[in-house]
Amino acid sequence: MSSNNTAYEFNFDGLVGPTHNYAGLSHGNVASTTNANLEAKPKEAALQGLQKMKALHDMGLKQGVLAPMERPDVFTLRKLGFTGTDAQVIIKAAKQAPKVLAACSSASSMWTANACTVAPSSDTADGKAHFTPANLANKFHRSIEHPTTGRILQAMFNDKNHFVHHPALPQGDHFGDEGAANHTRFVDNKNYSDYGKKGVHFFVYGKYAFDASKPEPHKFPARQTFEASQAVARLHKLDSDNVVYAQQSPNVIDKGVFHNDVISVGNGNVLFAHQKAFLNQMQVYTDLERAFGGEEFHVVEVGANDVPVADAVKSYLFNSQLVTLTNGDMALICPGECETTPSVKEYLDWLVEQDTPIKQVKIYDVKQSMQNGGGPACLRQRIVLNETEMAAMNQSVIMNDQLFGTLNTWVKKHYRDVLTEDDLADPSLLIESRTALDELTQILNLGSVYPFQRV
Ligand code: SUG
Repeated sequence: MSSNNTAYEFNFDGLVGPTHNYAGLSHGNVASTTNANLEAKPKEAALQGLQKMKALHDMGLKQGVLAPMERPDVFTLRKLGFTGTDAQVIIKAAKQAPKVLAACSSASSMWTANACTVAPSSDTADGKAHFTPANLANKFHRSIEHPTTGRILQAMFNDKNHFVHHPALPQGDHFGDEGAANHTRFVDNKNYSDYGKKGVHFFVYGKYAFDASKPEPHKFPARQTFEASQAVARLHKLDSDNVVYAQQSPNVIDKGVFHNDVISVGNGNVLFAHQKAFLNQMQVYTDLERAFGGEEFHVVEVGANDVPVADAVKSYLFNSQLVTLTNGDMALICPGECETTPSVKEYLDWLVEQDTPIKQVKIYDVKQSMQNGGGPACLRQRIVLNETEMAAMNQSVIMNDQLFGTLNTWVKKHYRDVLTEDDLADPSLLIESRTALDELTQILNLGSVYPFQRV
């Protein structure tokens, strides 16, 4: 039975792009720097991602797909002074600036938790769903994602009666915004179709941009600023009583927690967090409970004695997806590394025996993504939609058995088995990638979202 509050939380997973490789581009992301120059397996990576999407779809949850970027990005290389035909641009960049070519070739848009921040229509002053692509200002290879991300989101949610699309925040460190990786929406939900009440928006930032007296990390960058989080809350017309801000502990950023979703995850009325996640952690819990307004709110805190921060970073325990299943129980969708990290395995075995809302743990292999610092939760963007909005959106991006089959065939047809950083110098990779993406825009009914389709 539908009620006025019927709304579902979709997971829109990033389809891994054909240039997936390990280039060591993300200072502060331990896996990215450790695995630089590893041989990557683009086909396997994309198929692993599709398996996870299909598994959530098979659980009866709402699942969608977000298309990847056009890479290598010769348009950006041209802005950097490389000239000639597309092939010449790539060959010159490979010779003169191989790291710049690698940055312009990254498949990093697969981590769609960083694609944007979304506010559902139940929470906004104008009753529309709001989207702001993340500027990803802290990393050059990611800062070039937002224009295409914005076009893809508009092609998916293109009805102006329901959806509002903002441009990314201004570039530069002051308004560094990493999207939903640093944002969680809590809502008093009883089951998986009950996301439509007014929710609490939890924005986590790494530093203040306009106040140097405040604490910040020293070894690794804080990618998200308080001022960026505030700007997104303003743009989305959120009620300030329903917004909570918290600062990440600078110490954990310096241990490799480059996004909040590496140290905490929330869903419904549950926050699952490491004991060392936030500055003034007890105050954060109090603020969340207050904003939740007297409804039952659960904090499941993992102690540093049970799981040291280093093990949380290695296993990506908190980069699990916390989902409400069709029977109302919650499950953690964990990466395989949680099983092979002894402290985490022991903790999870213990957790499911306890009286908390988290009743199940399910393990998925997303190792190709994990080796670049992206777990199950990095690979998905959560978007809450009511039934009217579901009917108004682009239906071709919603996962079903047929789309799963089509995308598997598409990946197997177009993707390479292996890719190294040296292979990025091969201009035929651009042709392969564009051929694949041209077909994909037809499968997903996106229109001409890619720069090569718009010249
Ligand atoms: O931005 N890795 C990504 C991983 C993003 C993970 N997302 C979330 N935690 N939500 C990043 O650091 C590595 C690319 C390379 O080194 O080849 C990279 O971009």
